Amino acid sequence: MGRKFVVGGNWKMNGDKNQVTDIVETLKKGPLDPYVEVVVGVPAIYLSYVKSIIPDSIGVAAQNCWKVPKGAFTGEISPAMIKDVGANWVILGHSERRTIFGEKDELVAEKVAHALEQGLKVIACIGETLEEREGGKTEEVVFRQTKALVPAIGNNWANVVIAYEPVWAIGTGKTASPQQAQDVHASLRNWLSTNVSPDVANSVRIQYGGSVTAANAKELAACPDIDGFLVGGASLKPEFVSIVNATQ
Ligand code: G2H
Repeated sequence: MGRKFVVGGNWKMNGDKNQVTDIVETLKKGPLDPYVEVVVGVPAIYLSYVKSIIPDSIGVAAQNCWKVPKGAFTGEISPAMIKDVGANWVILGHSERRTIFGEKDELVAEKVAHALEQGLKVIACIGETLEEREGGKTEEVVFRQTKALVPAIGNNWANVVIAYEPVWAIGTGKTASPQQAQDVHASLRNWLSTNVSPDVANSVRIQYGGSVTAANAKELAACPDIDGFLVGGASLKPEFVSIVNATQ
């Protein structure tokens, strides 16, 4: 069976109640390709509200969570809480979490393990910095980040989407070329085949993220190993609908 295209909108720390209402209205109007899975990554404070107004066909994700169910962790939210308000996904290991908030591979893996245990689906983000790319370390970095996730995921790969987001392409307007993105996705799938299993390598969906827009989505979507997008800035705009429909 082919991999179902999956497009995530990562709203990051943007929007207010009016704006998130408008975005949901735009998504309801669509029309969205029914063969594409759509997930929106919502600021924690609006999860409950968005869940109450969005159609069930669109997944709702938190953008982060902590690694235990509850306790004295001021400011954090748990997968149990995310589920309690009806959301079913969480984005983990985004490069902004890694670079701004100092999250290391090990912590990201612990969060992934706990989120999966609690029954959430996970978009797990990986990607190299500009310095790493220019130093010829792209594969080394994305393989290392993925390797840390393998024991955390165990046999739960069906509930995981990997988002490859080269850090140099995030919010910068510099998109990886379709060839650059395809090359990393293909070598990651090859690594998964050797280090996890050929089945997982064939079935896991790998999104591309980093300055995806309606203007570049079609060409990226045509690459055989690109199974969707994680979209930041453009997910706040009506063009997100065209990005969802990029395989049409
Ligand atoms: C990468 C992406 C969404 P943008 O962070 O995860 O953001 O599309 O704004 O580069």
